[in-house]
Amino acid sequence: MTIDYSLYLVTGRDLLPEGMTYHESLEESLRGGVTVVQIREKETDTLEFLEIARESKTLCDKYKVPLIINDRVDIALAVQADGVHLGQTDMPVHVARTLLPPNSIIGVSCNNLDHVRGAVADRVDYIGIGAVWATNTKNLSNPVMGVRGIGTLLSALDGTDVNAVAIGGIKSDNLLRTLHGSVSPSGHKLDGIAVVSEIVASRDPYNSTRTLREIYTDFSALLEQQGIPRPAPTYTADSIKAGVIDLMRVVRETNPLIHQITNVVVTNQSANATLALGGSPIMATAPEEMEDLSRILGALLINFGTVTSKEGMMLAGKYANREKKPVIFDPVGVGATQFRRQTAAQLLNNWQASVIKGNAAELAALAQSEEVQAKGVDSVGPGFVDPAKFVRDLARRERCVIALTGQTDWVSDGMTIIRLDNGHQLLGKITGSGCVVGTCVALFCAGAWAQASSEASSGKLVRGDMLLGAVGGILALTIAAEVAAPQAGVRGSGSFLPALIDALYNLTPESVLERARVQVFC
Ligand code: 3NM
Ligand code: MG
Repeated sequence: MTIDYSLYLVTGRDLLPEGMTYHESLEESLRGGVTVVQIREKETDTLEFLEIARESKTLCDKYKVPLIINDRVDIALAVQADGVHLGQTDMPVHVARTLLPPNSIIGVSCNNLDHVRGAVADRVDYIGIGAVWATNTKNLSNPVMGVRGIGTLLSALDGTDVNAVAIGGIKSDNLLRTLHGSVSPSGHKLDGIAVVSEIVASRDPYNSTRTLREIYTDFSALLEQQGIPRPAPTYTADSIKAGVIDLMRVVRETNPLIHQITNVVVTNQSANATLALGGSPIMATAPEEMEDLSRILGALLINFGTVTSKEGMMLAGKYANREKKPVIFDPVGVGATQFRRQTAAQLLNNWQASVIKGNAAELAALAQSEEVQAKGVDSVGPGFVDPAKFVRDLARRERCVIALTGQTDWVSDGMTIIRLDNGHQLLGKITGSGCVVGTCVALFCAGAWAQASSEASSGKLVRGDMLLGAVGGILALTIAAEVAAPQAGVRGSGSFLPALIDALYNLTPESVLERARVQVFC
């Protein structure tokens, strides 16, 4: 029997909202599109369990959805369920198999690599891996493993036909990240996700189910289109510099369209910087034009220094993802207000950023770290104790390139860590220099996109080398600042700004090679 594991409902009667019957909730979730149902009753007497299982069987049959019984092989036999789900302390798989009819589905809960290897040796049909996120639904005996942990366990399924679902704390607002993150380095992905409370505790289980389905379907389409990330190439400081110079050339030759949804403070500066480096700016914000733009843009920059069109930001990223175009996210001042924190979470749950760029306070807020404090949109204090580890870990968590800007800049894709030490103190005296870094990053990422053949990048979520793009953008602006500041006409921050645009316009490969201070850590 083949099962569609994509949206696996595990029941939990104690979580039903007041006034909602078990029957009603289950039927609504079946109508909404759950693809398999497991009856999980931990404290129920046999007679009551049997009645619940019978009722569930009738409903599942009506919707042609397979029914699995947790733990109790006898109940599964009594109601002719499609299979059983066994915990690590339940009946051993080989015993259950001798009792159940042939072709019964057997699934096992796995919390670590030994469990997975055991399940593979037992030739189970599927495993449930958890807990991916924290949950109140079950008392966990193992630590929460996060998406990276899921990915690690999935590696052990390579070459087998054992299916896998993730479980634990999966909600509509973390599902996209759960799916994107739960991929092994070898490219093994989940066959589905299992949820209890997101559906069972819902007052509207039909729509809760629909929402999960939609996110799952959107992601699967994206994954099919964009493939699965593969290990990154190895870099040296010299290869980075050579790569950046090459991207500079590509940008000037291809004149990419940089779509920027940015804030009112820096719009003009960002557009001028784009032109100076050889790109074409378009500063469009209307939701209605996002789909058309996604086809022609070279990169998308979303900067929410002033959140003017959330709807536009949502759609722009979604369409850019669909086109495999770079999405650069600059969550300006994200820690400053609850509204910004929520908006950032919503955006990141909606689309996958290729590069997230921010100062220490902004990235700390994104990572929910208390290490760095903010004053408005600026960060205060000495910064992270270990910025290299911070950017690497955040890159792993967000599965994209993280660029931490400041006096020293740190960039990581989760594997390689790059330290950059260019810049000039006058950059801190003009408004929006951080935002213009975002623009430059978008330009170089557009260059990387243009340079990569679609064939060579079929394994990536976005076409092109986004790590190099991020480094290139930062180097362009910080080196231009070094060139501009000592110019004769520069008397302060006011005259520095036009000199900076001039320096971007006149930036040469030689000055980049000569000045770039790049260190690579792996
Ligand atoms: N098993 P919710 S976590 C039943 O880690 C179960 O093996 C888990 O419920 C495991 O979707 C879990 O409400 C509870 O977080 C999942
Ligand atoms: Mg059990």
